[in-house]
Amino acid sequence: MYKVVLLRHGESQWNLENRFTGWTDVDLTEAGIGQASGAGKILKEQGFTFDQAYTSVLKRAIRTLWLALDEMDLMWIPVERDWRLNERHYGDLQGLNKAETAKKFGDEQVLVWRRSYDTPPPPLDPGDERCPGNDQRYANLSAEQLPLTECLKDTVERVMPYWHETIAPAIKAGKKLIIVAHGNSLRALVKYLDDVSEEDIVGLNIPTGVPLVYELDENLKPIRHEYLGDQAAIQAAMDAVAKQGQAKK
Ligand code: DG2
Repeated sequence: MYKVVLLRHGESQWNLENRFTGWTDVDLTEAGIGQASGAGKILKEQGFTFDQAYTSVLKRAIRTLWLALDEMDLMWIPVERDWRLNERHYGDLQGLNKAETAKKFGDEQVLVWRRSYDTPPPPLDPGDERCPGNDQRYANLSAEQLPLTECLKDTVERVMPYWHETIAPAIKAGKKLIIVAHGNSLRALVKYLDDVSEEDIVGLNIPTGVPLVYELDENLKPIRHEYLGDQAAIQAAMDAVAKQGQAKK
């Protein structure tokens, strides 16, 4: 039996401001820093240790990983950063307030943009300065790999090759891994691991800064999974994520 730990980064500045973030590289808030350290603390208390870490190329995830590893005295372990673990690209919605967007377009439309499997948000204009092609960190990506928007299906299509080619072989080699990523890149992974249907994935919300432990069998099929921490508080945090896309009453 194998174990792998998934962790959504701690609260970011745009999580706090309730803005669509996607590939925008925003940092953690003070609360997010506390969540990241708290994640490391509970992992340490529960006897977890890691040989290798994977994260995105976005600082909210990278810093969360640093803080959790620091808490565990594991800052020395190898870390691989890869754009395939980035958050889903939120297209032209990036920067907009989620509740205000719901007020303008309706809760239903925002739910489709946030949670439907195959309907992407409106794309960035190719001339928009926010296009990832303008960012040096993506200089090695081909034109087809650079998104102007993504639905969850698109995210699954870039996350899963990384899982199969890089992460799964490391797990099978016996390495103990932590993956620090984002709400939707982790939803993509959970959809695959638990074989969640396109309908049911709409209701799956991942809270910030809470370790999610998967126990996997020899074929890397999940046996069970659990969030570490106070289960009522975790449920409340998941419900709060779901409500972020609703217009304020
Ligand atoms: C959030 C997720 O990404 O937002 O891009 O706004 O995990 O990097 O904070 P993260 C964003 P929702 O899909 O939950 O609205």
